[in-house]
Amino acid sequence: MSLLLRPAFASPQLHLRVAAKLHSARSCSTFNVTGYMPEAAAFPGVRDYPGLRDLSVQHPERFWGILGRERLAWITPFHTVSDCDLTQGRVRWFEGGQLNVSVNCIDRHVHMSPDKVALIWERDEPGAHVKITYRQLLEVTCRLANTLKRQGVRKGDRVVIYMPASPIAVASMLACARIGAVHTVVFAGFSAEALANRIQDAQSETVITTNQALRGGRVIELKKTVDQAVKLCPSIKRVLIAMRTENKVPMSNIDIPLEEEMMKEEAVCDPVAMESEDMLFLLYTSGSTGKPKGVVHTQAGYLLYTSLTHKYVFDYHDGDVFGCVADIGWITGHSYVVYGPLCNGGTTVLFESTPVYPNPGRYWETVERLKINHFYCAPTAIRLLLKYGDTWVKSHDRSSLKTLGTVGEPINSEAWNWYYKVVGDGRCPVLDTWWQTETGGICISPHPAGRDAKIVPAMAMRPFFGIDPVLVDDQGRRLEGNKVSGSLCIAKPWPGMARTIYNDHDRFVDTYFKAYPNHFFTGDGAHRSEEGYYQIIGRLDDVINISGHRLGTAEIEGAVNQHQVVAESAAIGCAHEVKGEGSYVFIVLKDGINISEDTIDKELKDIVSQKIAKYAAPDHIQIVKRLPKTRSGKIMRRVLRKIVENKIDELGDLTTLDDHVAVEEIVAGREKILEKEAKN
Ligand code: 7RM
Repeated sequence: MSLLLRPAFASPQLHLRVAAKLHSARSCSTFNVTGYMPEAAAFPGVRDYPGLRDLSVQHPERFWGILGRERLAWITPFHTVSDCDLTQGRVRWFEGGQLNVSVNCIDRHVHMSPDKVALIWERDEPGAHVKITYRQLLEVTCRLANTLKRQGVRKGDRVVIYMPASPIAVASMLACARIGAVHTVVFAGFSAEALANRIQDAQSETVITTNQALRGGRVIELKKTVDQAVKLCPSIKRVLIAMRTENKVPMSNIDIPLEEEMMKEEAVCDPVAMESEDMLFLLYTSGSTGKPKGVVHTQAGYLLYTSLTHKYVFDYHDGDVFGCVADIGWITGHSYVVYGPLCNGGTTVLFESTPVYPNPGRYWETVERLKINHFYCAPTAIRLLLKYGDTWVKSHDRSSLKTLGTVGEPINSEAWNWYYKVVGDGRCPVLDTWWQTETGGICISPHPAGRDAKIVPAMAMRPFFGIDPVLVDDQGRRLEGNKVSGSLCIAKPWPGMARTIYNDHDRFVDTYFKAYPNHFFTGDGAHRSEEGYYQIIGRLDDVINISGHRLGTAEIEGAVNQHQVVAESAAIGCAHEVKGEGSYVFIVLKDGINISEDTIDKELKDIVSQKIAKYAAPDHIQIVKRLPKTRSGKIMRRVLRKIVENKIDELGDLTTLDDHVAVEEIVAGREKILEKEAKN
């Protein structure tokens, strides 16, 4: 047990004292920092949130150095807190240090309280949850780690995990961390081709999946999708299959029954000592090109940042049940279902179902039955549920709830108010948290100032510790003062930020560090209010956000263009009442093609589902004769966007357009579609 250098947490007595102080605090300027953040005892003279925040930004080495030492269990202590040069996209934290993430997330809690519940698996079948203690999680993780090793998986190898939320999926992630393999979880809603692209980019030899999946009562043939993907991927040497249902599926010579193999292995597995900057995982996310990028996160900095944000944004206390309903295939699942809560020794919910199965009360019935204290979901789910009325909420006891959070997309005030008043009974703070796959954890959200700090509805508001947001204009000039809007950049590195794009560091530098030198460019626009609070406006690039999931319009176009009748296309984001955004695709047919609108509509939806995922299927398709282009041949997306929004009087400067007739035709076509929609 030499790895467990010391418990990373303050004593229970201190916790009680901290809680007492938090509840008696009146405003953000009166709480005692050392009570709020026990580690802050090491910062003499700092008295309140603004003081702590200033210190975190002005002396990041001191701030993160102390937190890194206090909150993580190290095998070898680090010698350098940070070594970063944003102009080169160079980000390195806690060098010299060695640790194992699975030890931080499991072993040290087994040491303190083995029978504490680590995971509550809220299965698709309503009412059938399963609890897994820290001791059990360690055993499953070790058996799985030993299985991976026996099958030939080595330190640094990439392992693709294609499975829905379940204890074995979490154990797969942690087993990779234990042996130093790099996991890349692919959302189980992605198609075979999308999965294959990710396997190829990651040059992975191993896939872990399940025989089938269950979602909203329906059976999904997950293994079949993996079989199709593997056919396109000669690099794959082994597919490990866990049994989610009783049904047998055809097995080939590279398929390995996971549970059977695990039973043959020992329930202990020595963790590998990892360098702070070794890769922990890759996660693919969409950008403005057709090719998703493998965002790389490393060990210590990521873990520290997720655990710190989990604790201070949600005010997580020991014993609380944390319910983040995101799928593990997204960054929110990585940071706030798995790594943040487990690093903090918390109890975390794995939600496998949907918000409307078996009825729209599912979330709140789950809150009641599991006594969830913190609930974290996407605004799209709230917009969907509020349409079904208050009864589905009010018929369940939600008195366990303490904080409510949202993430993934802007939240409108109607949804925010319903969440606050109906779900939270006006009792729980609602936290609009802004962050990205690339930021690793929450960067802007109301709470770091403590429980009693003011919250402005539907606003992310305050930067987290160490986050230094700046707004810049198109010329790259920093906007000073308040009541300004611009591109949101972050001026200083923080431990949770991405380190590179897998196999493409140049793209990393170009995408995030070129637009505004020496700053991390987020791709989002934001407004700084009169009071100095941040409000996120949304993407400034060609990325759309469908139900909180990022998708590049170029990816949609890439899929649509593969249809044999399509000559070219342009996909534009459009407002959608529930999904937040959907897509509107203009297509030009090849010469001489005659096809009905209904046929092409269905076939293009199918092709996008097949090439990417069902959620990516376009909402509207309009056939046009030509796309509006500049004389140099660039599609004028700005013009198409205005046409989609039906803001014809705002088409703006069309002098660079090569053909005016194109625009008039498209406008006429759009009007016809609007008329048709109004009738339906
Ligand atoms: C965590 C996550 C990131 C993009 C980001 C934004 C948008 C996320 C908010 C938000 C407004 C929010 N990672 N976004 N949170 N927009 N308010 N609170 O979603 O990589 O998948 O997406 O999502 O545009 O750039 S992500």
